[in-house]
Amino acid sequence: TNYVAFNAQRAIDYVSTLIESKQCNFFDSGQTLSAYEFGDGNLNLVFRITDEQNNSVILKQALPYARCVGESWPLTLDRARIEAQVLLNHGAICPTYTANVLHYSEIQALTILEDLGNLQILRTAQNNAEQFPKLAQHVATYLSHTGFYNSDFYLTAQTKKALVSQFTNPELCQITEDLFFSDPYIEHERNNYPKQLQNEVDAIQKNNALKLEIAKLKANFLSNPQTLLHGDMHSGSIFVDCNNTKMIDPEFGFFGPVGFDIGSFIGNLLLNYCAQYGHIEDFVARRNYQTHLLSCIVDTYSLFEQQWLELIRTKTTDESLAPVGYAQYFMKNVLQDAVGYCGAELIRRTIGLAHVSDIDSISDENARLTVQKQTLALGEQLILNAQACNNKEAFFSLLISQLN
Ligand code: SR1
Ligand code: MG
Repeated sequence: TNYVAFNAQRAIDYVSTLIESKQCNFFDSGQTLSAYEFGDGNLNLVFRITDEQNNSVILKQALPYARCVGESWPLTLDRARIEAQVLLNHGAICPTYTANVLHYSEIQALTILEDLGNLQILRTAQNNAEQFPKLAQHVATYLSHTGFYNSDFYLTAQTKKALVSQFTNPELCQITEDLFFSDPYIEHERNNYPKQLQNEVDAIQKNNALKLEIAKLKANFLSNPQTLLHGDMHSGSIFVDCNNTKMIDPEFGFFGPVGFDIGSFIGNLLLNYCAQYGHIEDFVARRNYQTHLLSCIVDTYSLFEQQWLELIRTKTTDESLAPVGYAQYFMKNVLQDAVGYCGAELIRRTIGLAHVSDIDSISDENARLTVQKQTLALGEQLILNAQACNNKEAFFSLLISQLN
């Protein structure tokens, strides 16, 4: 059979066939299944399929175009393969924090995943000012371990190059190259911001020092295959509850700079930090939540760096990458990259095509504009000062000075 975009009935028929032919055993055979589509992301169809005992799985299918724009934006179905294979790679290294793949079909461009519906999407929870004390530890462990074990410190050069080729993801990378690094810094029809921000946007688009740093960040994104990234580490790609954290949606995965994922993640915490001005009216309550977010950023980066250094010290397989000082040199560059990517995430989520609900859900227009001006100013300062961050304390001081 050829690829066909599913509706709920086709999703049921597909899963029934897998079960009855014993290719999968996540449901007992002979069950009546039900399904509904609930995808609200930018790109794909997402179905929940449930049996008579209320066991459920998620079926995610790529469409041959970007769902948020429509058929006028064609998009490769190969992103379903990339997503399934990144989940399998990261799941083998870090099963606790990676969504479990139950089945993958190349022809139908679909993945069947464990249902994480008992958890919440981090962005939704943070928009309700919920706290997750283990989030920093979990994200740091996921990023440091998947990062290290896919890097030159650990893999042989031959294996690494084979993986770089397996995870070449040109169309999805192009989306990031355009939306993250290009559009916000030029006049472009995909940009999306209110006219009240025109002065700020003009200033960004005329700021050559800023555009120079963005050029360096983009060149590094294009040409520095350090590790297998998740590629889209925003707060909508993370399921959480008090004790659990699960990464989903790595369809933008490819071999890129280590600082990109951690910078994107911290950028999303900062977007939520700024957005709380429009959500929590009480000053003390707002400060409390923002202090929690800032601690989460400090803890995530500190643990991430500590774990990377420990992995390099104890598990590096290539002696020639082990001279005294190289690990520190490597991690300083990761930090500087991360600070820059973090700033770029703040800017592109404010004036580019793809926004965040943290900000867009602020009902008061003036409050929303205040937040948007803050995320732009913070993003600019992070990008401009990234190279001056010689250690993580300098990054944290920079953040504190900009957020007060
Ligand atoms: C057209 S895709 C827009 C954005 O959604 C994804 O989750 C990525 O962040 C991308 O930039
Ligand atoms: Mg996604």
